Amino acid sequence: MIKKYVYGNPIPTNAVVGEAENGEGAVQYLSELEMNGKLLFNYAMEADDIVYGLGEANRGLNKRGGIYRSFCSDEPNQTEDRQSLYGAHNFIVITGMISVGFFIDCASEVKFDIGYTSPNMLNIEPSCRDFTVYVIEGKSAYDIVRQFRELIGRSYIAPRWAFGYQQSRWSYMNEDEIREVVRIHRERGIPLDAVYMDIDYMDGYKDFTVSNERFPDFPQFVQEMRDQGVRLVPIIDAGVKIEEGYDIYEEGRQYQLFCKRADGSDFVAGVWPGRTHFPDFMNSNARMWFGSKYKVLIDSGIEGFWNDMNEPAMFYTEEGIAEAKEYLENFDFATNDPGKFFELRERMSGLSNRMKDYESFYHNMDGTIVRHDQVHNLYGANMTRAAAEGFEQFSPDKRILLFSRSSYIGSHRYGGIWTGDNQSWWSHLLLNIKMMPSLNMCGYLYTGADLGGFGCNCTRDLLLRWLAFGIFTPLMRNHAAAGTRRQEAYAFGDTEDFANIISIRYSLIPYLYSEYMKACLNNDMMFRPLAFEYPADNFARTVEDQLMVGESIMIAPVYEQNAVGRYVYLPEDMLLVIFKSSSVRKYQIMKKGMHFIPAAVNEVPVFVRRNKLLPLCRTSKCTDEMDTSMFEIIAFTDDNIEYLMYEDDGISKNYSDPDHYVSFAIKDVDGVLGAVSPKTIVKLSLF
Ligand code: MIG
Repeated sequence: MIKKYVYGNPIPTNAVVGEAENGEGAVQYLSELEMNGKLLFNYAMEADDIVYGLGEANRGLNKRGGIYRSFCSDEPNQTEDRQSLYGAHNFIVITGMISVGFFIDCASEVKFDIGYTSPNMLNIEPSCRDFTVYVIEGKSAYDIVRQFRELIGRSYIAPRWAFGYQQSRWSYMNEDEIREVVRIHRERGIPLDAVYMDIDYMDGYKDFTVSNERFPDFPQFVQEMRDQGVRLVPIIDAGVKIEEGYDIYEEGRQYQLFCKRADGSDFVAGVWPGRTHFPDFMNSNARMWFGSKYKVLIDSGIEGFWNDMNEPAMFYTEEGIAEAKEYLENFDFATNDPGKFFELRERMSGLSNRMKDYESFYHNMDGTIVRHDQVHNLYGANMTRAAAEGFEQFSPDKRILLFSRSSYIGSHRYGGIWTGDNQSWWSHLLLNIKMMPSLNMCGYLYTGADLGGFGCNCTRDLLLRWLAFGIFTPLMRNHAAAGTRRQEAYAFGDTEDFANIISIRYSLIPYLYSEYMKACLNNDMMFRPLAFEYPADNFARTVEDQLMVGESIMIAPVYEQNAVGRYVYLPEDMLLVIFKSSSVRKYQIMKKGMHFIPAAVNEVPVFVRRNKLLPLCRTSKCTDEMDTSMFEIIAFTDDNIEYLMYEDDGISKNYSDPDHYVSFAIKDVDGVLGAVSPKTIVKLSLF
């Protein structure tokens, strides 16, 4: 049951596509009060209520004890106290004696104080008075999430090749560097499906250009890579370089498609290309125009994109620099007050992403002029929408990979997201684990983090452990910042362990893709907290570092350096499968309860649930070479069971064809349990 309560005159966010009843009177469950001209909502939590949600946010799966600010931010320093990351996902579920969900659909900033100021008080503070509150009642947190997912509509569906292993770095500078990356992966038997092109592939950081010097015959090079089973995925930044004669700049200016200052001039922000204009993604013409530009790259053979810097991130504005200059000119360098020096430091480091700059430009929302800060959280989401609607025009039958850095709920229908600039820290591996279910709750299914960490120097063991988790995330991409230690799978000397771990992914793809597709098509979650599967188990409720992945397995990644394994809680008897590679495995039936599970740095433990089965195909070097005619089955059952695997060509869009379901079954044939399937079963490991 979903009710909606409309406050003021909300700016349309495009988040909700489903039906909700109009709520009468005061919003249910929340107490509303007015403070300093703002509306606040309070909810008194029971001591053991869990609060889930908020998608791409810091801290745990249970959000209690923290304060969060939904305000899309370019925040590469994701320490535990950071309140804002790149996305704004205002959905929470409180669950305990009762379960209730809230979605605060608001185009501007919203704060969630979840027991930070006062341990049992949840406080929601929208920054404006125009928003809609959706209240969702249900029998459990999981039920509420599914209702919410239905309300916000089906998630974006990625092509299957995007489930392959992908290698990225800021930046592979030219054709030869990319060739080298591909060559080494192939030589060392490390599977690979895509290489990313970061900003340096462009000509002067100009969107939709390719440097002729670095990529003299781009379409030919794209084909050369395709012939080796590798797709190239270029980045697109939000800012458009100001440069006479550059067609995108000229058109945007001529047709009034850029964000404007109060005086009507085009707003200017400094980003990678130097001075840029921001396309007005809040305007439908601008969206159509920008979206159509991706065609140039598609025509060169490109099949996927990542949209960056769309919070939008700003390094500086001329106004900011002028203020800083004035401040410096008036600064008393003879002062003996350390406070003044701290202020000086703040002023200089605060030139980027200034609130004041976000308050100084305007959008033309198809006739209505809106100041940016009022729709800040929708900007990146509408860049995703622009691209997706473009693809719909010129690639109506073929899926294009698309994911974005900034997002607002609603954009999950148009593309995936990656979680932005994390660091090569063990704590960020754990954050990645905890974030996955929260992202799924908010509709983001094609998602993942920079494996190995973006900033800082990665180590061999961190990358191995991170990959051992990353083999389960739909987006499995190793990415690192410029200036950091190399962290390709071959960068740490021996490559066998890396090749083995990545090869496990390739034998899991049919299962993972199937679970992903079913989650998309049924508004379900692929990554679930244990509590969603075992609601009556009070201990399972508290587990945050183990996840259910699809219907058949549970994972318990190791996320501590020098650990030789870890404690794992089994909410029921399970079959432990320790993968050393795609084909080398050890099996052990484990009883419900807590166990120490040894797992060396080159081993991946997977837990198969009772009366479930896991289909595995033979590993391959890329998805193009995946053979899904033959399967091995691991099953933990003494009874008849069935697994319905979703399988399609991975590229076309006729998702609802019933022929896409393949049944794997364990059946009693003349008193003996055996495997039955239209596929060839090469091996059955039955426990
Ligand atoms: O200011 O394009 O999050 O993945 O490598 C940094 C360079 C801009 C931020 C992205 C990151 C990308 C980087 N970009």
